[in-house]
Amino acid sequence: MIQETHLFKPFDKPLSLVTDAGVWNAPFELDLPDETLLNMYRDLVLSRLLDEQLGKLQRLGKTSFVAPNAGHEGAHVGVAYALRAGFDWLFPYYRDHGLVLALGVPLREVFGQTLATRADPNKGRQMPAHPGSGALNVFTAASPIASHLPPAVGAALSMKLRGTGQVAVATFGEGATSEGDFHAAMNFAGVQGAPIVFVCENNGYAISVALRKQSGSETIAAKAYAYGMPGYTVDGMDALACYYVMQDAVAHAREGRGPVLVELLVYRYGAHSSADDDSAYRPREEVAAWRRRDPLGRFRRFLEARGLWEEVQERGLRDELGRTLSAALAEAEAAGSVPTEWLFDDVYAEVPDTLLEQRESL
Ligand SMILES: Cc1ncc(C[n+]2csc(CCOP(=O)(O)OP(=O)(O)O)c2C)c(N)n1
Ligand SMILES: [Mg+2]
Repeated sequence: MIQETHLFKPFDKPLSLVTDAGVWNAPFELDLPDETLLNMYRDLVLSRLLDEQLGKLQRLGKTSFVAPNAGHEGAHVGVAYALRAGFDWLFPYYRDHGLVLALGVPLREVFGQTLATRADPNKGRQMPAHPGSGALNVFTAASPIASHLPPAVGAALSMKLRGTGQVAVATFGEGATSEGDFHAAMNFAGVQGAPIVFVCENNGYAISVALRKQSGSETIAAKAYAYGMPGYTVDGMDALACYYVMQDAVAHAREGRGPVLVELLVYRYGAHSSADDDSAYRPREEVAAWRRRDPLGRFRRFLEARGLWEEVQERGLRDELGRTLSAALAEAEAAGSVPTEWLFDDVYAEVPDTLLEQRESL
């Protein structure tokens, strides 16, 4: 386990534990079993393949909207593996398919949510890219930026008051830090010592708006200090750095030492969403430079250097995951579209006359 003294000091360079060449370069011994490392890699690749599949579904007209995840996978896997799935609570945002998958949300449900079929436990009532899971304590992603952060702190505070030992983790983009809700949530968490880890997936842009037009802070992590909590900046393309810092941050919150802000420096390779053309505001060389730092490539080189991975396994894994994705998609489609009448369910305990009338006319 990483010790807090090893953690990056806020204004140094971002913490990285594995070099781009895949060499373990940490001031402590790696203490993860090979099996866990292989599972992490599997989740990285699955997330990338899911992203490609979702993009195709959008182009086929099967879903109206996608929010590309590629480039965020290292952060996603690092965060997911630091949580106790189904015990802790996750408050994700729309760019977190890889995160919810690595936490254990079934692919069938992710596709069901994307396509609004009966395979969606949320009954098709959210726009695509808004996963959630009651079974796994995943709060359904909300569209208004940062609006999930105050409820996440409320949930964390209730965990503290009830002494459950749980932790809340809330993820968001750096654009979300321009919202009042972010500051209200950070302030309240700091005052109350709520067991929450705020995780900023800093990809440098809020749609077309670059970070420098959003914040005068040197780092997002620096904002933690104003609210009385530690803040760390991590190389988000390094899944293991994300994991170890998150593990410490979660332990800090769980031990009753209050909230933490973790900034993971990532990049989205694709456009903001299927409704965006990023070539209008991002130089192609910038995208290419970040792609060379790909979290999958780095993790693969790391496994290869440890004698855990070869080309033949790579091909086998990609074949197997391709089949898994196709089967889950087929299952989600076969479940059939959600009936429109479901719109009226579960809103009121007793359905008011006005809604009854609308349901009748539908
Ligand atoms: C309150 C609010 N304002 C504006 C929007 C429109 N909007 C959707 S995503 C987005 C950018 C958010 O950027 P960031 O938080 O950095 O996350 P990223 O998409 O980069 O992962 C904006 C402005 C919104 N959904 N909610
Ligand atoms: Mg962003």
